[in-house]
Amino acid sequence: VSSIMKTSLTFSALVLATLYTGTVSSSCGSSCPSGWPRILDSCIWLSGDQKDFDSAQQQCAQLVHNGRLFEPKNRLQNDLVLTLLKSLQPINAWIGLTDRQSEGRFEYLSSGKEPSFSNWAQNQPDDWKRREDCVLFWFNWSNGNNEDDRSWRGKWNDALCNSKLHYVCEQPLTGL
Ligand code: MBG
Ligand code: CA
Ligand code: CA
Repeated sequence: VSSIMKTSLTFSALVLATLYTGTVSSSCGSSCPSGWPRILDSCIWLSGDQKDFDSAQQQCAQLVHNGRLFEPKNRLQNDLVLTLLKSLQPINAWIGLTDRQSEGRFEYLSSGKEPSFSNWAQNQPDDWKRREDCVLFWFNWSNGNNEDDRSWRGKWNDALCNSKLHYVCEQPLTGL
């Protein structure tokens, strides 16, 4: 067998192996990890456990390549993710927004940029006791007395970053 034949066979095997394992498409970043449903340009995951804000961000980063707390970038994406969360378990969960760098200026955790929209619950953010710098999708009041008013459900609230809550991770497929 000539060496050019060998080279050509090796090349064919490589192409076939690549096609077979799907390496080409996944390395283009167009698919989501299993259990991370795709919403627009992100793969989304709701934690089963509860962590403080910083530990939650670390966990998101550990779970998947480029993982981070979910950073809502517009209302449509925010609302689609909310719909998913409501279908899973409507529960308080951290997202990647904070004003701990500069009180009252909420920014994305990964970039420090300010969102171009907001979705605060009524009377939020209130930096309660001047101690609240981290943002959650708000579904439950701590005292459980929230049956009568549902308007704030799923909207943003600022809370103590040390609180242990569920958290929403995101693997962005584009824009990195
Ligand atoms: C709580 C919020 C808290 C703070 C407080 C003010 C009953 O909800 O979780 O963040 O805003 O209200 O009273
Ligand atoms: Ca604050
Ligand atoms: Ca608050």
